[in-house]
Amino acid sequence: MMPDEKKFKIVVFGAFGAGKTTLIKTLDPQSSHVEAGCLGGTTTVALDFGRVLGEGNHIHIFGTPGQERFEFAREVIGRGMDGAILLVDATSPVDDFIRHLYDSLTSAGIPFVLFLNKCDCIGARPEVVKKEFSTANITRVSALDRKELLEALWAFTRSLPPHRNGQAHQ
Ligand SMILES: Nc1nc2c(ncn2[C@@H]2O[C@H](COP(=O)(O)OP(=O)(O)O)[C@@H](O)[C@H]2O)c(=O)[nH]1
Ligand SMILES: [Mg+2]
Repeated sequence: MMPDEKKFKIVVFGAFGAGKTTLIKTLDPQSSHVEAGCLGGTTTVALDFGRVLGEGNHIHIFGTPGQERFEFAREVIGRGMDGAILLVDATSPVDDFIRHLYDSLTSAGIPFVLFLNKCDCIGARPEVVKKEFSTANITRVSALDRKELLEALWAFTRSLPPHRNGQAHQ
């Protein structure tokens, strides 16, 4: 890492199927995707980690599990984050879980951007989601479109104070 490079920890939140793994894979084709099976159950908890370099920034990007009951895992992964991406599938209606994630980030004072995903899909209704979160910083994306994602990511990180070891949000 170059001495004048800025470092950021960014965590992606969103429901199961919103496109978190796809987004991290598109941003970093070498990203890691780990799935852990739950004892005695059929569910898997997925974790993603990738790195993105550019514009003098060094971004560490983490995905969180999208199932409601993994609140604790989200809390642990989110520790020390500089900013967050709330990824919302624009082809599905907004539900209570998405509202919960939105409210949690807002009340914790975490700077975040709402990415409206799957805008390349027929049936995407970004304007409907936008109405629900009229106060948020919102960008339309497709997790399959690297150029679009990078532009949105740089725009967001430009608005963030850089990460300082040991002094980030807890
Ligand atoms: N067309 C389209 N499909 C997407 C997009 N983002 C994710 N998907 C698809 O949606 C499904 C769920 O995505 P995934 O990344 O696994 O969601 P996660 O559960 O949030 O990690 C996969 O089949 C992806 O290929 C997108 O922007 N456009
Ligand atoms: Mg996933």
